[in-house]
Amino acid sequence: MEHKTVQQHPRLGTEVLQDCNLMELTEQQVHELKKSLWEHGVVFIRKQHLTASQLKEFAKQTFGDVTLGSQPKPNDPEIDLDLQSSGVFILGNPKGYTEKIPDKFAWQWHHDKDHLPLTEGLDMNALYVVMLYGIEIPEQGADGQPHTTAFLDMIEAYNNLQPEHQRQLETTSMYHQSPTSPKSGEDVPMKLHPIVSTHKVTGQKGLYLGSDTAIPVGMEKSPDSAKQFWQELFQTVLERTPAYAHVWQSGDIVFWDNSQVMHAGIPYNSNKYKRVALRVGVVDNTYELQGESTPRHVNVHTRPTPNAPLLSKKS
Ligand SMILES: O=C(O)CCC(=O)C(=O)O
Ligand SMILES: [Fe+2]
Repeated sequence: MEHKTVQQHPRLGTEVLQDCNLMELTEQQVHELKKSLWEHGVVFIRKQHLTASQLKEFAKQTFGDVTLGSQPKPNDPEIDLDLQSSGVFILGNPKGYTEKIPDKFAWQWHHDKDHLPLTEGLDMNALYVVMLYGIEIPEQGADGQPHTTAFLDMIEAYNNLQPEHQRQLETTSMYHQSPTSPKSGEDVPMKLHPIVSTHKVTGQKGLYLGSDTAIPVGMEKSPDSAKQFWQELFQTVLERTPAYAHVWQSGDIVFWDNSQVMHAGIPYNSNKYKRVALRVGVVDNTYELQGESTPRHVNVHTRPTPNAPLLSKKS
């Protein structure tokens, strides 16, 4: 889908904590970081030097540890130990140039949703923060432009819709699938979530679209209509809402507020360039929610595998 991309955006992509070391932030600086994150949706800090374990420790201490529980894996002897820690995902081609195309799953627009459909009681509109730490950056993307990750402001996307369209979407919910493929014969966990969601801290309305495997209520048995609904809505969003492209510098850590920001990775030539980036996703369970002491309950539904549309693996 064609769309406009900008490198300066009125809300997304603000640099924070200039000349700070993430490992040595004061309470006040952590508070500022979070405040900027909720306000700006995407913020970044530059010139960091961290190991994977340090990044994870920072994530835990700052936000909580709701989604860090992935199974420990044995270390890969071909990858620098400093890049490895359970719960920290390595993006790119850390073993060097390769014919294999890395991270294709991330090229489509999506909200990350690791664990969320599976975690009982956890709303997909939770204060889910993703940190992406760029260690080695390809000189350019496949398009010959600087290497970027693209972001869409879903508050702006909501505001750019016609009032009538907004009202119509306010009464619609979609089922979202876990990004993890079920084993054969297993039910596909689905989570029902309103398309228009209200931010837990700022109270702003935004669109929550998940990814193109989402199914509007009433279209459970017609995957083609569901796909068409999603594509048309997303096309309208892209036509009206410019994407912010974060141009990577080595040492950047980009944080995004996954509840009201969508993102897409940009392909690069892994035969010619190396990319190493570390990614940690975590729900902020330390932030004081205004007027809400417990997470809102969102139903978990399951459907048998045979009816499920093809799962595209997105996180
Ligand atoms: O590769 C990127 O820039 C984005 C990665 C991504 O979407 C993810 O890991 O969830
Ligand atoms: Fe992602």
